[in-house]
Amino acid sequence: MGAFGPAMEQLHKKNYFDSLKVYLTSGRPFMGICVGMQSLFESSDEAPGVKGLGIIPAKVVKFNSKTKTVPHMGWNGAIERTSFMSSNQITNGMESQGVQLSKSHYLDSSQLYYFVHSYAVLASSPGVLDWIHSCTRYNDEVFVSSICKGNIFATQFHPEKSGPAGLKVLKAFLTSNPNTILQQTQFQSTIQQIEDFTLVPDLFSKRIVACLDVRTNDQGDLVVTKGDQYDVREKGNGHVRNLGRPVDLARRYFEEGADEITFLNITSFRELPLKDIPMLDVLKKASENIFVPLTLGGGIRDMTDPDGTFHSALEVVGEYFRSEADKVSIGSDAVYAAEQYWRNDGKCTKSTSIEQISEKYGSQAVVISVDPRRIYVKSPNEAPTHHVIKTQYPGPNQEEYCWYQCTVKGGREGRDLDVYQLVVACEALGAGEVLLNCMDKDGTNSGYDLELILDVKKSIRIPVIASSGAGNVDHFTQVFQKTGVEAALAAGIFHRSEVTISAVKDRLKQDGFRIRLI
Ligand code: 1PR
Repeated sequence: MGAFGPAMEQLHKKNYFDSLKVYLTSGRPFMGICVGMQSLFESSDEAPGVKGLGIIPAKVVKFNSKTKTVPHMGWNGAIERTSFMSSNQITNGMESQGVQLSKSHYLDSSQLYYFVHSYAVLASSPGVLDWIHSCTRYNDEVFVSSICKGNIFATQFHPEKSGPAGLKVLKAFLTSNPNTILQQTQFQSTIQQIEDFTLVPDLFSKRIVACLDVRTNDQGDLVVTKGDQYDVREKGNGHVRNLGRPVDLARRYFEEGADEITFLNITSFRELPLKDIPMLDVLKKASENIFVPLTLGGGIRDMTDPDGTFHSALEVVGEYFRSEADKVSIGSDAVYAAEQYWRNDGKCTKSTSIEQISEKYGSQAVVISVDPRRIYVKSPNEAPTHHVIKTQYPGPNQEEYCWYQCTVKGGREGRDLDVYQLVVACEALGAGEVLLNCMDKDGTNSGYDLELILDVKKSIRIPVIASSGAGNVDHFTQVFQKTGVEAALAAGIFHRSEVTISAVKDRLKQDGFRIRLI
């Protein structure tokens, strides 16, 4: 996990680079995942001038973000080479070589796997053809999603985060007989002229994300809670709502088919040193049994332990990544970073947590959590420095316009920054995804704020997760249809078992969306 440059740097620093090259050519089994696959190539556009292991004579390039959202983040197919050759070519190949054509036991073309990357090796790259094991289409581009030759197998996707289908890939590798792979490779190299990449279908799917707001309750237990409009205390007795234990609930959502799970730590744990923050334990325990991506938000910023030890935001996320978080989500600190960016005339300074984390771990690991609320105005002139939209849902005094104010500290403090300014700045600083909440809609079950979501979606190229307000299955169809977001998140309806994740997915499937079913 990580960006190409720092990954290669670590291999050199730890003296693995040369030993790894010797190992790779020794014939002993090797499996690489994500940047572990990319490092086998000569170089990557992600780190100009940095050399890869150079086992495969091809280059890793950036996806074309003019035609689609980048990073490529989510579930997609991995179509084995045998599936994108026309049948008479296959027959010819078989007849001329007398080789048994069989699908490998590694991948299953009917399953989807989890990808998260901005760089890839295009299937048409010279030099990679001999190595292609499977390809994946992302809109207009077909890239290599796994390679296999001799003792070497590697995937661009994350099998360890791809649910049961991914675990099968890992198991197949661990129990495989290297000779079987070799045979397949000999066959592959005899048919290298006949691939037709246009036959690779686009199976990129919409994601359903389950979100768990976690905090300590009045008894000091760590619980999943949920409020409306960010108030998590029960009316009347004022107790923090307790909807279950974080790891148990997350496990339930994994089993029900959630494509991703987000934990938002909404207690600051200011009195604890970094290493003792309970969310680290939650992540470690969750990842033992949950094999989809985990995002951790809340408290991603510079911090100081009670004994005065300072930790940069980069160190803080390092702890979370080592505890098995796949992405981190930044709320308040992203607002401050965006304010700094605009004060600096829209220039990057490399000083913000977003820049530092995305440089080290890759932008795909950095999510921005946005907590906006509507500010109604009678006309755009009332808010000349803000991005104002005309709304179909007028304000309390029949105002027909509004802008979305960014907040910090869990919605407790409003800032003079609008959501448009926030997301544009954060994308420029290197964020890889936006988790778009809406305080007015949170916990209301009245549907997503489609006006907000559409406006944000149009303003940036990185993926957007719609959040806040889901109340029934129709709301998911609506948000995907009307805004084109890549993912939709819900909390309350799942926690209260009002709607199941599989019901949402069945409905989306019926409505014609590509979706991962388990
Ligand atoms: O500022 O970087 O420490 O991050 C704090 C994080 O904690 C932010 O991501 C912020 O959204 C979150 N947060 C802080 N206070 C609350 C609160 O509720 N009092 N939760 C809070 C935000 C909103 C969503 C919710 C959706 C869907 N929760 O995550 O899950 O609105 O809800 P619904 O489907 O029930 O409508 P920092």
